[in-house]
Amino acid sequence: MHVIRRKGWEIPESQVTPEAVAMNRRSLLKGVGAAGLMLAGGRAAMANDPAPTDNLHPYARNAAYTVEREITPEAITSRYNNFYEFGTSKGIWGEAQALKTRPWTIKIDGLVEKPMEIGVDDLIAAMPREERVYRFRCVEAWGMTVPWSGFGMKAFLDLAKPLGSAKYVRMETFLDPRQAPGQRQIWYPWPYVEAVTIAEAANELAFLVTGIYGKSLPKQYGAPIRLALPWKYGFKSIKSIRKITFTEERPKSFWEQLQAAEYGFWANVNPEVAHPRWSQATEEVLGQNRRIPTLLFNGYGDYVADLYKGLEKERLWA
Ligand SMILES: Nc1nc2c(c(=O)[nH]1)N[C@H]1C(S)=C(S)[C@@H](COP(=O)(O)O)O[C@H]1N2
Ligand SMILES: [Mo]
Repeated sequence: MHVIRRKGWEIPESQVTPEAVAMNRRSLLKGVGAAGLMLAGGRAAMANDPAPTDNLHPYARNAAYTVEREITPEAITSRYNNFYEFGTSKGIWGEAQALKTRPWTIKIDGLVEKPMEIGVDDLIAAMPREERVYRFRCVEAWGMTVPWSGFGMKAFLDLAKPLGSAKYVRMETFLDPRQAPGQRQIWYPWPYVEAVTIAEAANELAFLVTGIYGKSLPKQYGAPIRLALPWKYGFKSIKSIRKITFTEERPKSFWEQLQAAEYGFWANVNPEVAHPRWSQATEEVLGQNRRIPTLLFNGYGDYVADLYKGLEKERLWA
């Protein structure tokens, strides 16, 4: 009989249904060891679908965004992912290779001057590309530091041209249960949805990610394009974006639909506000087996604290 002992930071985002609990246990039992077998079983090794923008990498590093922390090695972050579309364990990198990332278009609609659909490579080619080293803090109390390649969401807004009436940016992940076995678990509200205010999207830190470690984004990180919001808990950083919609009303996110009491809209990192089921005071440094104190806004308060002036009555922290 296997006894799986989870570390504190391995508590899944949500165990809202008995099914979710059972599934999670099963995938943990399969565990990392099974990933190698799966490869032997014929699933393509970590090879991305070739893209015309692959050779634009590496993007030049923007020295304005560096951090005091050591970059987490690729060998660690590429084998420890959260991508519920492919299963609830952290070992889904093998399963995620089934995701077909080209051709890939992004639909831009809602309150914009002109709704459009754009090929991801056309978008990448048109944007001001750069690399940024960001901290990343998951709500499960682990953190990593990674060099993301991409472009500021502000540049994207300039292209999309939202109307003055738009207050929120709603982002949606692909929906294809044939590719993503997790999406056959009908008790989750697929597709994955996340949203930010226009002001948050326009903040210089909000970053659309198309690569990591100086190359195109491997599938398990949310290829071909995902978000990075380094001052918010990781679940806000939606992966594999297919649709971006500008709205007047605040959209409900995937996690908010599942468990609003635990995963709110704002989800800013705050060491002093505990998750209902665990403390947020410290975080596990991924791959280092040690904990460090968590920082307010994950250390990005100078950039973002002003966004929340006057919103003190809102539940800003979880
Ligand atoms: N579509 C989608 N996006 C997602 C998730 C997911 O399950 N599906 N998980 C979120 C969570 S909880 C985290 S911590 C990060 C993990 O990103 P990483 O695997 O690149 O570390 O992705 C976020 N974006
Ligand atoms: Mo997370």
